[in-house]
Amino acid sequence: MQRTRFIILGGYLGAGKTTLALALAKQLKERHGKSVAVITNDQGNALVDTAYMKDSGVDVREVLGGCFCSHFDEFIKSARSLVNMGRPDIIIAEPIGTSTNILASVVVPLREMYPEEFEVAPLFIVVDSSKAMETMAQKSSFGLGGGRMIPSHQVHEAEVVLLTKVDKVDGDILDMAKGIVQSEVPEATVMAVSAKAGTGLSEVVDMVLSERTSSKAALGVDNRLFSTEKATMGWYSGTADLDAKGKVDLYDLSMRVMRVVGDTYGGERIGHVKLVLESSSASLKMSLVGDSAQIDGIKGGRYAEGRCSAILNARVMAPPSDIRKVMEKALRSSIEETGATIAVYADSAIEPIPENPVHFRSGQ
Ligand SMILES: Nc1nc2c(ncn2[C@@H]2O[C@H](COP(=O)(O)OP(=O)(O)OP(=O)(O)O)[C@@H](O)[C@H]2O)c(=O)[nH]1
Ligand SMILES: [Mg+2]
Repeated sequence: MQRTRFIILGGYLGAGKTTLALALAKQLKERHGKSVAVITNDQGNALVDTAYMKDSGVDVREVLGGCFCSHFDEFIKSARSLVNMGRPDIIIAEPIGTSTNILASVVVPLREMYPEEFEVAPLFIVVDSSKAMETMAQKSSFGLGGGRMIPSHQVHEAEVVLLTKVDKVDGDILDMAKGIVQSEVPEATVMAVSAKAGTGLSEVVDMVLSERTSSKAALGVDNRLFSTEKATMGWYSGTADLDAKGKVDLYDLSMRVMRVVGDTYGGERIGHVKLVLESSSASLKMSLVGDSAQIDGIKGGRYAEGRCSAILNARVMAPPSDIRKVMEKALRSSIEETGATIAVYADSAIEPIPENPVHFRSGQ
């Protein structure tokens, strides 16, 4: 039986993993006739990324409640279920943006344990090219003030680094980003891409379709090093069913939500806040990464009528109880301001707990 090729697409919160996964899936299908399925991963129980993939017609499974590494069996089950249902040529798996030791606890076990079923491509790590300096700056996790070790650790695990969002930066910045990454991870292949503008996408597709497989030894960094940093990034997941009472402007509604969140926390504390609004005739997705809000997709126009649903996900540097209050208020008050009423509201906020990888290959 033909093995399914696995692409693991890691990278920090908001780096552009989901957007790139979707762009790759489209190009692989349209230009190469390849079918692609996706596995999403997060802590919460209602994922914007999953809704967005489904909306775009991609076959998707999700692993909830923690990283692929601590739910490894479920991760494999999801992959097998995709294979059984749709026989995709390629599965793209997107780990949580704060995942660490992806090589040690996902990629290497996958390539060692299931060689008959899965072919594992080199580990791809997505880096926002406008944030390369910040990503590679290795601050100590022991100091207070939110120093970050995780983004740089992720890049050190990479076999292929995808510097994305190149449409946002000029040539000098991109050259600098390439230089920093290449000097820190000399053995990695560094590629520049824009999922939005399509620049460099064909080269990434070629790499996806190549026969290159993952071969890098696990770094196996002690996960305790990252626990303080992980614990500072609270999680929120909320869903609301609303009745538009006439028409509701989805763009206006999402801007209101993001404005409240942005004004409350400021860009420094915001990892990624994302919102999907859907009705039978229209849908919209908006993202706030740091202080930059962007419409990621709009279908059927900006106005919705009748019943709508909202999914709000957030990773913010704040205690979960605080995040929950702010997010609920942001979503509820914004909905009410548009004249719509809320029929059902459910949410949860979680403080990340240390991961417990099922498999862990220590560095050699
Ligand atoms: N300009 C530009 N924006 C992009 C590009 N790729 C992604 N973005 C935007 O960056 C934001 C985050 O993108 P996502 O793809 O959701 O990022 P992610 O890495 O999946 O985020 P998490 O799953 O939360 O970790 C969205 O607003 C995207 O539209 C790109 O190539 N160019
Ligand atoms: Mg994503």
